[in-house]
Amino acid sequence: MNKALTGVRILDFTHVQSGPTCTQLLAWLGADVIKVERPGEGDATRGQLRDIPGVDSLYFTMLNHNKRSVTLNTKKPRGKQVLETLIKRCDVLVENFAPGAMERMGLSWEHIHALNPRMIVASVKGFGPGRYEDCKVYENVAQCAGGAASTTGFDDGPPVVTGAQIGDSGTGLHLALGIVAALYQRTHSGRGQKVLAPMQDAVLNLCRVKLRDQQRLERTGSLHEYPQYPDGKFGEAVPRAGNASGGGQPGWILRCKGYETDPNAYIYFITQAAVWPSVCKVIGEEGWITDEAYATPQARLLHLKPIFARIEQWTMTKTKFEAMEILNQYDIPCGPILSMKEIAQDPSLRESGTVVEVDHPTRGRHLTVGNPIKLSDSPTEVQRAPLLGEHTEEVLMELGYDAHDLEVLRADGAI
Ligand code: CAO
Repeated sequence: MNKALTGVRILDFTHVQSGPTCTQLLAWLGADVIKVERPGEGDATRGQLRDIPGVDSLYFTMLNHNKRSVTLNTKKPRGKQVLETLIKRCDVLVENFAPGAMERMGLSWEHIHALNPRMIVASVKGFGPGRYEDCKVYENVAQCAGGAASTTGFDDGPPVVTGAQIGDSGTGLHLALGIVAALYQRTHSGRGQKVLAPMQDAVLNLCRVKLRDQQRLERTGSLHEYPQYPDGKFGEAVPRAGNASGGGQPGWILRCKGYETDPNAYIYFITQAAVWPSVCKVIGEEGWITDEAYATPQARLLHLKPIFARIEQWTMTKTKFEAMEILNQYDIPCGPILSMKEIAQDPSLRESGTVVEVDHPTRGRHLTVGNPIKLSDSPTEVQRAPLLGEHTEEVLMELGYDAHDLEVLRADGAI
């Protein structure tokens, strides 16, 4: 069956996490993704955080599904020649090297564009043009520079980074969208273009609501849905909001039955205005439905702490799943705090193909996260990540190289 991106060939010159997540998505959407790696070592993540000696790590195998791996030393003239042949035959080159690395390899935009005017050259960098443009960047640097860390955590503690890889995988997603848009534009213009997704910018985009709050704070001097209101003080910048909801419906994380021994026996509880009477009924505070101190969302903002403390008295009598069951009957928005162990076993996520088991020749069966984007006419089949150089011969033969050429390239250390 044809997939959404069938016929699109991607030269995947990415490593670590941000670039690989982008090309993995494109592969899941049906593109032929050819990952170019250094002979002998490959993507550094193959050897990082290993749980089985000598076997490609889960870090690598979970970020490089559905790709083909070609080894190529692009700093050798013969290796560079092969790369240039690939450039002529591919639609998109994706890279996330440190700033300047592509140019040092002799692969400027002008050079690539001259070789293949239809090629889209897509890059992740830590920062866009400006004072930090030459910096190398990893996930948490982007979270800190993009506004996530200063707005995450509790008021009385230091900035905190989040477990969600918004700097790497978040930027990979942004880049993938840019690539698909550039491919669409090319169908009209016939030309390739540069696509850049800086990690700082992608994180800021995901922290958009906090820049919203910065401006609200500057105008009004306080943020009524933040835990600092009404007793605490606000400074000049958006403070850390603990577990407060980022939207207009107040929410908080509340303890459930078993929290003393289970670090994830918690539920996220949202006091959505539309279901306030139901919330009051469930917790046995029917009086709050008409009491003017609680009856309107505006009035409740003055009492969020005691309100959540009272709701917590109720949630502590239920497990998070029991509470979910009851609250859902009343359409009260809430969510259990799920551990990774619980998610790995979740039958619905397995059913939908978002949690998938795959086989691997040296690792054996392992769990992975499949494509979270579901297309009805382009279903995803998750395939294992390639071994280093597994497809070098296959791809070079497709490019027109013969057995003798391969021998020469091998003897030269170019593949
Ligand atoms: N053949 C020959 N050389 C190759 C090669 C190949 N197939 N593939 C890569 N190289 C070379 C590059 O040309 C570069 O050489 P020079 O330093 O001589 O120019 C070198 O390998 C290393 O590239 P790098 O500087 O990108 O790698 P690093 O490990 O030092 O830095 C990282 C890693 C991620 C900090 C950096 O790549 C970066 O800042 N990337 C942009 C931002 C980004 O994507 N960060 C997210 C990473 S995931 O957390």
